[in-house]
Amino acid sequence: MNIEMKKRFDYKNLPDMREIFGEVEKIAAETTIGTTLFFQEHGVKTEAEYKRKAMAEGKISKHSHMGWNSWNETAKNVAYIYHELKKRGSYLTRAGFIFDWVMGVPEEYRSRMPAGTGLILKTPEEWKALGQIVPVQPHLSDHMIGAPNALENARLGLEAGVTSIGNVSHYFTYEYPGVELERERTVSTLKAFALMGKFDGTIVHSNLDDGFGNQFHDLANLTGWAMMERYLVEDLLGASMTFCYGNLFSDPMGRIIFNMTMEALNKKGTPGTMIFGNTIDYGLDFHRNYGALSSFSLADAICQRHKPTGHAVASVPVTEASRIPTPEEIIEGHLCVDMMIEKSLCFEPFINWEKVESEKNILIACGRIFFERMMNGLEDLGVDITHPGEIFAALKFIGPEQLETYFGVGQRDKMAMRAKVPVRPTDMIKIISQKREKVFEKTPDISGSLDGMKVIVGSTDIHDYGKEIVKTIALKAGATVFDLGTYVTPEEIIETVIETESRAILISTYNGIALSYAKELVAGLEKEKLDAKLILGGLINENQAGSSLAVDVTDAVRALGVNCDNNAEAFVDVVRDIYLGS
Ligand code: B12
Repeated sequence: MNIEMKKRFDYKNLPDMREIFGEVEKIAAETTIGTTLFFQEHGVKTEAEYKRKAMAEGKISKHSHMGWNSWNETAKNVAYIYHELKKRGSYLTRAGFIFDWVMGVPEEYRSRMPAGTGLILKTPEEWKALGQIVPVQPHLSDHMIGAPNALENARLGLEAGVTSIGNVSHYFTYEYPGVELERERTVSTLKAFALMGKFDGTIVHSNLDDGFGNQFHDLANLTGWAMMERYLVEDLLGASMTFCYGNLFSDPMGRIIFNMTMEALNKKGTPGTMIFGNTIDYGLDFHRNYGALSSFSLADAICQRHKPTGHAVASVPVTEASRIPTPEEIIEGHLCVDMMIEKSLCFEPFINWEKVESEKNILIACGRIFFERMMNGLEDLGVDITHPGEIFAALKFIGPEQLETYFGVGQRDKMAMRAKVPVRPTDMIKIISQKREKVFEKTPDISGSLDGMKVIVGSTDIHDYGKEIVKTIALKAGATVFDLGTYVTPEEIIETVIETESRAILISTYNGIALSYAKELVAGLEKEKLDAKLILGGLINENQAGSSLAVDVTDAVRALGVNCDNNAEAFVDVVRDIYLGS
């Protein structure tokens, strides 16, 4: 096994856990969980206490994310949504506040990061106001725990009466450009979870789709990954956690099976936070989006009827893919979800729950294998598997692709993505496999056409499905492939070109930086006098000064001599031309 670790600090130098727990003890003694309007209205001390009562009464919670960038607008809109829903016979139980990324780093580092446009809380009073707008319970996740400012965020959140805070998964994937505090981030995150563990009824939240989860191809491995996060947060740090998922779960029955699987691993019976809406089916046709909203919320409600786990059903406005929603659009979504919650009662008794159970058992059995293999692998690499900080860091340095490739379950197959056929592919992998098969159908004769030719593949950001498709096509065509993974920098590519003498660079990009990235890479190749060509695919767009949405930059990228036909069926010929000349 040739595991490569992208080390960002020496995890063997982390403080002893006794020292960390000792410090947390002191902080906990000075921390008090605040009281929100929601707690007052329901006569509870934590959201978990409310959820347990609601579950016993068969009441399903409802969730919305709120993403306005000024406090005044946020407070005004939350109050309006609450009152308007009440007037129309509906309700909102909880709200997730979307913060600016600078909230993820300590105050003194904030000026080093490009100014964001999200909500920023500056004083303990502003934090406390979160739960004092109306009786809607606040939930914190983006840029909270898992970020470098984890401990401070957790403390302020608890003091404000927020008792569900995340996000375990963000430790692995959210980055803060210009602020390299990886060791501090790890220590702060450990302390924040340990602090949560000191208060009964607090819930550590992890949205799997926001972390490594979105990069696994197999739901069985995702299950094993959830076991790993739970081992870290519950067994080693003493907190109570639950999982959230949903953005990438399109199949309604798949959502139910996965929720039942996560619940089977919930040894402490901690109530769930919420299930996110399926946004992969959301596009620009709002009428179709109502279908997506109805199908996922109906499934989530049926699941809560059958086995209440406390997870709130989320409403995602149908305009999600095009703009920040208006309060009216949020309200409309909730009214639609209400109808689904009502009708879920009719469906629940007729679902084949035995089949759901057997699918759940497959995920658990295979997930356990992935978990055990990861633990053994970490031990082989010299990681202390009783120190949560060492494990957090080592897993991050290894990355999801290597974890799945080396430790994942599934039958081996050289031509499969990650060289294994998933036991239960994720919905995105099902979609991608169909796209890939279409390409193969249209290019029946590619086998051997790139024999002896070397190509580099990678993606500029987290989106790596395009890269995976391109990689398997290149492999089928016989190329030698150097896969640099995600978040690949132009410098890494140039180093690899020098090292491997590859002449074709296949990069997938989706994060609105296509032109700047291509310019930097092309300039670097010229500077080093390297005879290699860039082929760029994905979303060739970029934010331009004065526009809020990224605009297409294909022509400008093409003018740099880059191929951006963005065509998975045709790039093999382009690579041949690079090597053999047209
Ligand atoms: C899946 C997805 C995610 C997943 C990614 C998981 C993963 N492991 O890849 C997750 C949930 C993590 C994600 C996160 C984000 N995402 Co996203 N995501 C998508 C989604 C739904 C699908 C993209 C995809 O992978 N498609 C599958 C590919 C295989 O299909 P394709 O794009 O058609 O590719 C074909 C061709 O383009 C070509 N091709 C692709 N690459 C290459 C390369 C070469 C060399 C060649 C020749 C051809 C080629 O071949 C393919 C096959 O035909 C899109 C929306 C959409 N419906 O497209 C948004 C989208 C790409 N995401 C977007 C955004 C903004 C984000 C976030 C920043 C959102 C947020 N605020 O949280 C975060 C990123 C956070 C971070 N940490 O960086 C935006 C991008 C906006 C833009 N640039 O204009 C989109 C368009 C959504 C939207 N409408 O706003 N996302």
